Amino acid sequence: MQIEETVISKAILQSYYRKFTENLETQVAIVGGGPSGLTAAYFLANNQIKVSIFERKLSLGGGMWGGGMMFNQIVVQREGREILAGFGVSTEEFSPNYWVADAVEAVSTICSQTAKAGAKIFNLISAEDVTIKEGKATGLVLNWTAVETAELHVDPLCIKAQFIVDATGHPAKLAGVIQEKVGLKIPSQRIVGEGPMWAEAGEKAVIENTQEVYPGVFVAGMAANAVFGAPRMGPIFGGMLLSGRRVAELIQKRLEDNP
Ligand code: 48F
Repeated sequence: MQIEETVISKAILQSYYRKFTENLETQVAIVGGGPSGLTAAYFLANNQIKVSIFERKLSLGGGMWGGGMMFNQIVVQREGREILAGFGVSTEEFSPNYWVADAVEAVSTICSQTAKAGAKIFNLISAEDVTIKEGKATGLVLNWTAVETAELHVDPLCIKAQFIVDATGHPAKLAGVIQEKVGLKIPSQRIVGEGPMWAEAGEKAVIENTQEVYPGVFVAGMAANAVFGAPRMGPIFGGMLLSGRRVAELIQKRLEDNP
């Protein structure tokens, strides 16, 4: 059987073009493929909601791969463990309410389940901005991360989304852009910035902070704590998974109320 290089190229180009074109308009666009963004996409896709993730790096998983200080084990509490179990990630009880999982198994399994649930994943693409029309965010402004890294003067492309999730972790990138350009619609009007490490308080706060910060834009995961000035929590990941599930529930409700 002959293998022709140009057929391989054509297969890649045409299938990618189709995938991107089919997702130029989506229900939910998630920026950041760390644990919170992936979990949000998984729950949305499982409920037949059209969802895409845009991740700036080559690999998804964000801060999960390296566990704590490169010891690649992660810790979750009971509620987080239930979500990991739902993905099919094995966990081991370390002591009451502390469960450990292999970070590599956790990331790879969550990625696989999220893709299989139907979420469309675009890596190597950065969201640099949002489109805003009449006081509501309507989509994302995207470019190749390589363009951004090389500081090339190349204009972006845009996609349209009913809802956007800023799951960019500590930098809260999209919330920052919105703050600069039009202001956030939250009581402080500004990103407060994450507080010092306090695992218990950070894990609790991240669920409450998972909310809409501008019409059409939600924050989830560490971005939510950064926006509202809540503590960081380090290598306990239950809060990230719970925040991802929470943002999926909030958006699903909004889509049902206003299809
Ligand atoms: O940082 P990250 O893992 O965020 P998270 O889901 O989880 C936080 C934890 O990893 C940990 C913690 C608590 O356990 O403190 O840090 O909140 O994943 C964020 C992802 O967003 C990508 C980034 O590469 C990472 O994979 N990202 C950041 N900015 C952009 C982006 C951008 N502008 N466009 C696309 N992706």
